[in-house]
Amino acid sequence: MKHAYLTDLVKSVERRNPHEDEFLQAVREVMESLEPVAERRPDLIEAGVFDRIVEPERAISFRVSWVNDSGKVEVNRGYRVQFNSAIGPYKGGLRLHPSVNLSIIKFLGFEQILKNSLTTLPMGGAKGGSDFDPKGKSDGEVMRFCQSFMTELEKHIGQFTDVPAGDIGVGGREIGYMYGQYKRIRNETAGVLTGKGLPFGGSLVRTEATGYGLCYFTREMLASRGLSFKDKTVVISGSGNVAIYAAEKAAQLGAKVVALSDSGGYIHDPAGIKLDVVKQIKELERGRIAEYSKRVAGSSYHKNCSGIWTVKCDIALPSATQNELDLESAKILVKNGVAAVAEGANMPTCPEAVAWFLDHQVLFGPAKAANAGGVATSGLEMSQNSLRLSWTFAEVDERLDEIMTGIYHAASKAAAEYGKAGNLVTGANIAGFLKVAEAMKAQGIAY
Ligand code: NDP
Ligand code: 2IT
Repeated sequence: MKHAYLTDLVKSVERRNPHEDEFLQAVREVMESLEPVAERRPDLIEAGVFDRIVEPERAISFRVSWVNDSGKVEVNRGYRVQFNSAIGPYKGGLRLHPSVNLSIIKFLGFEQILKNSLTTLPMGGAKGGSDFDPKGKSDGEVMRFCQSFMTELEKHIGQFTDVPAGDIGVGGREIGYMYGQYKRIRNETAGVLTGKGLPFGGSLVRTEATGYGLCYFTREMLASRGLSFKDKTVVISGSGNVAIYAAEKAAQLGAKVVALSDSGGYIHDPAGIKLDVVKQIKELERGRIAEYSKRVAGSSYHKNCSGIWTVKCDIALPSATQNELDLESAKILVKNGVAAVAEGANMPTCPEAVAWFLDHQVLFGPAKAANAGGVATSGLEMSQNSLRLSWTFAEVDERLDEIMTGIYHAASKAAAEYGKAGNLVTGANIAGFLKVAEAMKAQGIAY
């Protein structure tokens, strides 16, 4: 970083948020990208926009106690970080994973501000979750946890205030239990969560949206070099919601997806992954991806999930979790001739690995832009709830495609305008930031 003001700002964020590694990583990346904006827009510095955007408007931490199947009381920690409401109600997912802490929720909430701005829909940025581990829990335990979690969260959210959704460990089942509890307490059927079931206000395509959107974005990125998914080999990490539907769309666009993973290891199927088998294992049985190799002849399972990046591919879509693709893996991918990398997960690529891809002319789609399809479709769910209408699958899918195509072009244009042509990391950060910054400036500061 060269810009003196932003350098000092990052130092101050480091001082004030010690031990928040993921949050600091996200802030450093964004502020580095915003250097050309800080140079051209002293008015935004004067309005304190850079200083204000790195501080959450509100961060809530709360106790979630519940009773397990053996009758024992369990205690988890819940969070909701309401980061920025300049352009709309707080919006962002809830993550249930034992690794969840304030740093992870703050990094996700901070990124969400710019991502949501890129969708062009009126949504502010937030994130929440808990260190509850859904793995190995019964349906009843998950339900009691979700009810207890919502008993506190309910006080802080609302359709015009804050609209949570899913993320790691939170899918249709969890949203259903949370929505039921919200409705019981508040006696209202507002569209206060997205990712709801189709019979009670959910939107078609929300389940598929992040993965499909990731492929629409990647399709545009590839087209900028005259390339496409057709006959390409694709590797996708993870085997959850994002990975499964990225695999489905990549195959529909003519590619062959040959590897998927979970935190235990990865599967390799040179003939192309059979998605019906994956869906059966992951969505219906809630099983492990290792099971695939037992059911599909010719496929293999390998322990160590980061080994997935040694599988030769043209397109890599990291879609599991943060910092899952390091420099060493980036070097292997480049050596194996990867043409494009796009992030389905949030911040899956370590900073040194991002730099390696950019330095080696690999097309690189950053998370804020590439995985915005999930929250964009959440925005469309909110619109449908307000209209008391539901759109068809084709209508929502078409809007999603338009939004993702628009995000690619907005990021690409901003990168060129600010002297970083082809750098979509910089372009996405600038394009997302400018709208929020104008809104923050226009709304003034409370003295
Ligand atoms: P799921 O819970 O459906 O799936 C998560 C997948 O990632 C699982 O295969 C899981 O494996 C794997 N995973 C989780 N933690 C780790 C880890 N520490 N190391 C290796 N693998 C891991 O979540 P989603 O698919 O919804 O989310 C995946 C990513 O996409 C996250 O980064 C999320 O923030 C991001 N995202 C999600 C959106 C959505 O709409 N759902 C929207 C935009 C981004 P295991 O079962 O072994 O834990
Ligand atoms: O990271 C993300 O964008 C999400 N988990 C989706 C958030 C949402 O509100 O749909």
